[in-house]
Amino acid sequence: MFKGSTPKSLFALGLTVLSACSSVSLNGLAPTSAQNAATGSLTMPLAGVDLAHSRDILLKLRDKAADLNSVLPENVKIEDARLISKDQGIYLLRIPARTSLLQSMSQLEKSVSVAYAEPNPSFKLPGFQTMQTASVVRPNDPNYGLQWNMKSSGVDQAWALSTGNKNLKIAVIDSGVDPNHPDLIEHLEKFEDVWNEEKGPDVYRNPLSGLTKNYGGMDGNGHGTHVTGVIAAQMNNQIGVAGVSGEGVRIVPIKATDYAGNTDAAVLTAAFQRAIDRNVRVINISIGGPANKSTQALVDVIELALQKNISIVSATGNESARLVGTISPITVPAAYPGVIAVGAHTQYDKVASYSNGGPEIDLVAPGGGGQSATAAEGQQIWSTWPSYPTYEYYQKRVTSTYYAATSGTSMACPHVTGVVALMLSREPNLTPAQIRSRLIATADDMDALGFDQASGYGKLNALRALKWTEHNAKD
Ligand SMILES: [Ca+2]
Ligand SMILES: [Ca+2]
Repeated sequence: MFKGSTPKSLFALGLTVLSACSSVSLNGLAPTSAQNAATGSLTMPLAGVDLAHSRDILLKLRDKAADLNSVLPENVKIEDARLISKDQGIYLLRIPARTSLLQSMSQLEKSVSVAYAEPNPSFKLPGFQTMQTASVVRPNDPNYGLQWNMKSSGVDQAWALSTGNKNLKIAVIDSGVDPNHPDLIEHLEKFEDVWNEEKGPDVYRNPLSGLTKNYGGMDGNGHGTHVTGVIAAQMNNQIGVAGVSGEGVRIVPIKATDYAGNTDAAVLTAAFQRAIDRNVRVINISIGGPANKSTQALVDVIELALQKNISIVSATGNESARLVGTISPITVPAAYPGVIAVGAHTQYDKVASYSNGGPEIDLVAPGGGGQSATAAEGQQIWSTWPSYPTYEYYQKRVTSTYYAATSGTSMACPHVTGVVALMLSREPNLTPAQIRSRLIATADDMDALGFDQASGYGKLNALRALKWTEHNAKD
């Protein structure tokens, strides 16, 4: 099952870079000022929305209990309506083909029953860099020796205080998870395939071979399995790697992208609602849309989660190239208020070259090196990978199974999520605001003195975050 290999050879293998596919953008389709004027209160940019083809409208009713059909204006044609957040009264409406999206939204917003009507922009898993094959079987998490990240963030010391709580539930909103992975299976709750519910089957079709592969109820990408392993790979089971809260935590996998990592605001809104319904205490979302995608539906459902005492941890994105001075803004939802925004640092305690920054960043955690020729950024992050071939195998013959190393803010984010789980294991009454305050107050300063827009308040220090129980500073 596990192919033998040695750590020394792992890094000699060729590195396959998963291209950082840019999300759908509005190049050449930016709304004109006349269009903006026509949409009244709709002043948000429409990045990520294909105006010519999109038929999706996110609509919130002022009275969430109202009957949708009886309150919609008669002059707006609606082909389909789905309730995606019952707690917030948010619907995904589909208008007929060849109907103006902007005009429909404008008419909906004129109704006194409608709080807002907005488009449904696309989101994507941050592009990330894979990946070397690892598959070493030795007793007691044999690949633990490769996990520099656990030492760098003080997690190995924090384990003296807690290795988790078996009743604590964490939602991972991502590309799904390998439901049968031997290093994860003990920690997995019922799989939520929100992608399938909202979009239909996640079927990969290889254009050359004609092969089709249905990734329903599993992870067709690998990203979600990797992220989940950083949090919850089983410790001390004599296989693979160890997760940050790897002895006691329950993961609710919420599949919210297709195999290629694509999704949109409606699916993510439904995913957050599902996490709320499943009574999780923490949500990990290593998914981003550009900073200007201020989708109110997503803001609303995130606010609701925070009100329900659920901490939200999100990645800042990987679009920067700091070596050439390019720093991209923090993606959504990491940039939203109350969300813990996590950037990436390297093995050498530097902000990773790809890590996005800005005023909303809270802290950095191990994300691994960018592995570019000019950046001596050190090793990547080892974690779990699907035991079966992902779509990349069929596209590019990337052959990793069971374990892989990769880098990104997506990998940094679940380190913080795992530490939040350890904090809640010891102090179950902590609120999201207290947790965020504690994390930033106990981080180790790096980069420029004090808060800076590259590393936030500094580097995750898991031991201090767990120990400093007397600290209850406000934001
Ligand atoms: Ca293990
Ligand atoms: Ca600093």
